[in-house]
Amino acid sequence: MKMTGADILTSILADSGVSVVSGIPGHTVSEFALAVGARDDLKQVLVRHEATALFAADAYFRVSGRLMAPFTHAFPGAANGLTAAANAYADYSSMLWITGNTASVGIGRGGYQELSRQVNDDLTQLLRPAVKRVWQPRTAADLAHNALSALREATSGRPGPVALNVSQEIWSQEIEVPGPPNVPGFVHAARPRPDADSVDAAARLLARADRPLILAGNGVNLARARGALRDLARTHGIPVATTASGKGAFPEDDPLSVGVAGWVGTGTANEATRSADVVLVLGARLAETTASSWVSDATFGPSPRIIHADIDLAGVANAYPVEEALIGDLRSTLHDLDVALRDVALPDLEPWHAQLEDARSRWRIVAEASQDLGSEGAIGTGAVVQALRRAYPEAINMVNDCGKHHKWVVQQLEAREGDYIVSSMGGASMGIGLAGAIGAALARPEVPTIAWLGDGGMSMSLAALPTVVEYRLPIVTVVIDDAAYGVVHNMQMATAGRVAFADFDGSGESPDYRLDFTKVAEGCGMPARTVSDPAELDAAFAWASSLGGPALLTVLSDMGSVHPSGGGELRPLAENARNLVWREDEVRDPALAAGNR
Ligand SMILES: Cc1ncc(C[n+]2csc(CCOP(=O)(O)OP(=O)(O)O)c2C)c(N)n1
Ligand SMILES: [Mg+2]
Repeated sequence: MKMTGADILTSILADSGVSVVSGIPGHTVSEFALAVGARDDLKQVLVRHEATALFAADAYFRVSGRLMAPFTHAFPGAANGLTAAANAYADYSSMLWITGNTASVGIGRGGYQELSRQVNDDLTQLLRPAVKRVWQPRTAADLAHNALSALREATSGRPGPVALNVSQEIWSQEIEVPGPPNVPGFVHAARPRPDADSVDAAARLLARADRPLILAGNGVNLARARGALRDLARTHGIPVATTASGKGAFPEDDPLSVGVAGWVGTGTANEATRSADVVLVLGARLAETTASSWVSDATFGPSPRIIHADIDLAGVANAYPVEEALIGDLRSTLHDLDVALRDVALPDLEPWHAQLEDARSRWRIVAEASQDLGSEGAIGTGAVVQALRRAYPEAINMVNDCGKHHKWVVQQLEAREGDYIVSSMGGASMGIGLAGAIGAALARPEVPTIAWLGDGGMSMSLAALPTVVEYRLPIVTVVIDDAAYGVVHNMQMATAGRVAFADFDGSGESPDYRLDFTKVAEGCGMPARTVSDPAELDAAFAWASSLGGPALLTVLSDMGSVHPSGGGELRPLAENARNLVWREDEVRDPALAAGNR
């Protein structure tokens, strides 16, 4: 049979289970777009800015574990997607990104829209640091081989976005082949088990701990290991904290949950991470935001004892020394640990549970005191978060943008079973909130999706609004509007006592300027309301959720609304991390050390 490059790639996409393709064509990728359009097993989502497609693909993967395929045209289109790709890479999310490239004959010769300034085909160079791997097929046959490799790479080990940079002529190049590409023969998912001796040693360490704690990162979500985590924690009574991006990996209404640890964490979780005598870290890097800039006695004590489980050794012992490393798929790791722990008797954890219950009651008072309704035109964000959960008590997808509005969700929204709460903490790029919600809604349309943004992030995302309406996605967008890059405003006031480039007031020339998101949304065909009276919050959410389809709420918000401290910190200039790589002369606890092999 004969197949063109475009047939080859679309056939591989469909056979590998990719079902959504989204992007913006130009001449370098138009034949691919037409081939997608000719199939009814690939859903087409036409966006109005490339970043929308790539942010959507990122969130799509996080909530479903499946790959979406965004595509872009030549370097102007690809460059529009770069931020979102790099952002996904920073958080170990994944996608199969297809970039159309100038035809090979034009590369280095001034082909239309080519980029060859430093070396021929700089587009490939441009993509490199934003993705796990980029391929440049030279022929249609190469395209088949490279696409199969790319699919393997995208989800193996620590996931990451992969790119196929395809020269225009390949789409129409026709080759004679015996049959369609052999996807099942070439695309395999590996679920390696951790070393059995390490599992036993980890179980012994846990069994000797009086205050064991699990710290679950987003790796638990990516490994689809939430069920295994619930089983392990509940069977052995081990309390669970999560990182900000791991929020939702363990239900926060479970008595064993202490909430999110770290910079924007809860008082309970930070007390738990500080006081634990062994922390089982699952799929988390212990990066700066989780570890409070590695400042001693904020999130972790001076020398935390860590069992670190990750799919990749590169994710382990980046910041803190580790007593036992469990390298393997987290689902298998949790299962093996569960079995190993059944053979060793855990000490009585009652005093530890009681200590955490006490911390929980203290934290509850702090959190509730921060949930003030605010006043007309200056609504408290903590109250909005509580109203949101009242309106959506059941499972939701939620995609957060970046700013102070987001921190309230991380700290105070109670994540429940079945929620997917997407927080980008590695790249923390603004622009993911609404575009990511599109991906989440495409991946899990059966539950409502909330897009949670500030007015700054919403301004960056306006191009995504019509797409939500066109594809009738069940997304309720909430804009926390303080007429400023609020987190910048507050930071500058705290450090310099004045602001610059923070308030939307025309640098003082338009003190009353306010972008009307309700009118913008209505112009896109989306029902929208502005909430200025805090007493109307519940009614506004009820109205939005009753629509079932797209809706937007703009909440006129209090600039001074800042989440309370749970003991976490972010001190970017701190030297702390450098102090962690030296050995301590004295063994801290010989009894525990003896248990470690
Ligand atoms: C693409 C991008 N540009 C800049 C930043 C730095 N930054 C982080 S939060 C923020 C302000 C966010 O403002 P807004 O969306 O209104 O949220 P608020 O803090 O007011 O709640 C900025 C500029 C970023 N994270 N991402
Ligand atoms: Mg703002």
